[in-house]
Amino acid sequence: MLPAVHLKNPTAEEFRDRIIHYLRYACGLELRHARAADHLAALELAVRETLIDREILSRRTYDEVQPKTVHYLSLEYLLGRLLHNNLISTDLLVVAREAMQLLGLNLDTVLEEEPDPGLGNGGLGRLAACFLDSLATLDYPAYGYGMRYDYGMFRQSFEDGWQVEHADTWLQRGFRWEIRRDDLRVPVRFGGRIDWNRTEAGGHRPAWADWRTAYGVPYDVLVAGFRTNTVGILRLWDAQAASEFDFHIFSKGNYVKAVAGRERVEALNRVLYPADDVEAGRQLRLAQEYFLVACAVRDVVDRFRRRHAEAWELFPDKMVFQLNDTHPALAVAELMRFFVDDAGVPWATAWELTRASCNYTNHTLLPEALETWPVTLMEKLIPRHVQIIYEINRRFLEGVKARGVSDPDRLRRLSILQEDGEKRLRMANLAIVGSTRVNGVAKLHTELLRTRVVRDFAEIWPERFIPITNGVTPRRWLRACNPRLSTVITERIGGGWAKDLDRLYELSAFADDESFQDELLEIKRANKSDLAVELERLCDVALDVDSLFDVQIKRLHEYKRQLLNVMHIIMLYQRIKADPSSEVVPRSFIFGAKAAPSYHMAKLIIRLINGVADVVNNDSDVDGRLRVAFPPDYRVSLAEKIIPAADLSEQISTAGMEASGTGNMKLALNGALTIGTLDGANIEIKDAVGDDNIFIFGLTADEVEERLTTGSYKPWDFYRTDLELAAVLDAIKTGEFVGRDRDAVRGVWSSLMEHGDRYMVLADFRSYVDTQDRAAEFFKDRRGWARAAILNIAAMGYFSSDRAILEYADKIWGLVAVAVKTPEGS
Ligand code: 26Q
Repeated sequence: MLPAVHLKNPTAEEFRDRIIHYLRYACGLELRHARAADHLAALELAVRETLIDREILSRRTYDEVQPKTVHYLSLEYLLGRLLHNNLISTDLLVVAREAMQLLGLNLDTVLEEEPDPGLGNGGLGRLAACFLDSLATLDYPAYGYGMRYDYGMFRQSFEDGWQVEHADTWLQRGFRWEIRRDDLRVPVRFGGRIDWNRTEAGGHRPAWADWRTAYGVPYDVLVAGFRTNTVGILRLWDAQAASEFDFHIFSKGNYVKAVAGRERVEALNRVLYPADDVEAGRQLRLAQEYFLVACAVRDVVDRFRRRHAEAWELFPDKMVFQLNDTHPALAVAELMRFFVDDAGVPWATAWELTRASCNYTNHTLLPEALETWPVTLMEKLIPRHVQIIYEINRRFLEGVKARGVSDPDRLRRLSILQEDGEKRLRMANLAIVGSTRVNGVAKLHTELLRTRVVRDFAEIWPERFIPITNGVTPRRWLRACNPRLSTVITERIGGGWAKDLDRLYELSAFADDESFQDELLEIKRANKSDLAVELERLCDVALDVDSLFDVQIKRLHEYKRQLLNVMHIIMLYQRIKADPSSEVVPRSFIFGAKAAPSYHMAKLIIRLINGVADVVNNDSDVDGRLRVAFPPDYRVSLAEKIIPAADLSEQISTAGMEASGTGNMKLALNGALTIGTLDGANIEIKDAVGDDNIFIFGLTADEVEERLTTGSYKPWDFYRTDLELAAVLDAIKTGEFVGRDRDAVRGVWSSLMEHGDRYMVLADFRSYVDTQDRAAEFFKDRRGWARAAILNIAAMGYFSSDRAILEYADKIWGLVAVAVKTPEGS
């Protein structure tokens, strides 16, 4: 008998009793002794019960239907807090609020207790989390595979304006959303050497010998779909040394050394690499990438075998992989190793099966950010895979030559093996060769991939490259984070939008409705007021809620040009200093950004922003008309507070460098207007909202490319012809804002004036500043601004991650939604 599954939600009283039950039997406490952390724990367990019931139904359905299933492979998942979203997905929000009230507790206070699991760096990791939400909501059978890092994204503080990193101990107070699955533990081989065995036919067959074993132990995080019984699984792997690990050392009596040896294996999932570029390409990172891939492939193959035995020809019809950038590209080699070495499938068939089941999403345009690994490093860790990749490459290049490509330069560029200097393997080339589809994350990005970054591949396989523009989940990024706006939207157009975001288009009918405009302005003001309270607490700045909230929240990277933003602030400051009585539209600049710990220039820019904040916020001539707030430790839970309060969204990357951006979508969805370049998804946002409802400035991607490749760009020309720009640059050079750190921060000036200004900050400065002036002027027309904001919200339907996932399912995965069956009589 299967256990009875209740799908009917409990009443507030029943739910209260569930909470009391968990307080008692999980925390060992009576209510009167419980503290905030215990309230959180008990509430989480009470919600988890509902998730588990639905998960069991989902697994039962899939065991019966045996549907095609997608496996999203990603080194990062930037989940953010889960309780609030799980309450919304399960429709338990109201019940939980009442139950907490019955206990004399406040739900919102408890929600703020939850730590924010940050197992990712930025956009790529957050995209993976949005995709899991959409997959479950749309009833697609899906698994996410990732790493259970002990330490996620570092916590950031500022000391004298400088970024300081601290360990993120997110697991310390326990993480109740995961379920450890010891029954699904898998072995992972690494190290050793290759033996050449004679075959009966007299040839040589390579065999991997003397490898050691580590184990992967999965922890499942349940991902509830919104208003559906489907629950997806995010399977995060933990590395465990084998109990017999280094047994020979044991047997020689060196117990301490043997135990110490275990640490090396178990360090595998110790920490998330905080770079969002590849510079930090270290041995441990390669081991992490391999470990994830080996665990995931084994898990999928085991499940396939349970359902379809050795019918490998069915594999691509049942199992499909999506590689989130090249980080899990070794999946191609690991699948080949499995088919050829373990399953005894001939190479050519194995290759067909592998390529038919793998697809790769590219997230970058910066050539220096493409991942490559030294062959010598790889040979030490996974000698057999290196050999397999060489063979994949040999056959690939043979095939290309057979198709008439003979230009040696072209062949060199196509090769997976980079041979000039130290031999390295190019993971993007491996991923492209081993995939059915390669997708870019916005239209422009895909076009630039085809014509610049991987042009040689697009010429031989044009059909392989397709665009799928990113999206964001409206459950977290509107319904959960902005309840006020959600409520008025639902009042006007009904609640269907949360599952069908195109419905927002119906709001366009209210763009000129003054009562709706006023409602929107009131909501924005209330959200700004909430944020002001929070920012006062976080960074001790008082913001004027009637000022324009100008927001740039994203990783600190030169190409994202936080520097351009701060130069605009300096210019406004200088205008006020030159004439304190001049009219300025009051503005509050809000930054959120972490710099990779080894990214020197990014850290200098953080120091500069903090310096400018210090001066501007404390100058009596400014008189509160300009304020700069840079709260430390930007993360998902802080984004959820900033985004609903934003008036202006800064999306100002150098054109051609931001693959897509997703913060741009979240901000517009919450009624912020965008000031941006024609880059990434900004272009598609402009097309959706119309030219009058967005502030576009700056060079196009083609103009940037032309100036950079011809060497015609001369930063000094701009210095000489623009007085306001020159004054800003002089102030940066002399260290006006950074006190005794002037010499250190001078590097920022040098990057612009002595090292060629690679990101064309000077070229876009005038156009940016003039566009900012226009935005400020427009902000004074409150109704006009509200109208534009409504039209932005109304046009964001396309940027739902549901639309993106439907496109992946249709154009790449060939996936069919499966309704989860409820037991009879429920
Ligand atoms: C690679 C090797 C070693 C160490 C770290 C890394 C690494 C880690 C993270 C490289 C890149 C990343 C993250 C990249 C990223 O977040 N890209 C962003 O992806 C978003 C989703 O598609 C886009 O919207 C952004 O434009 C893109 O910058």
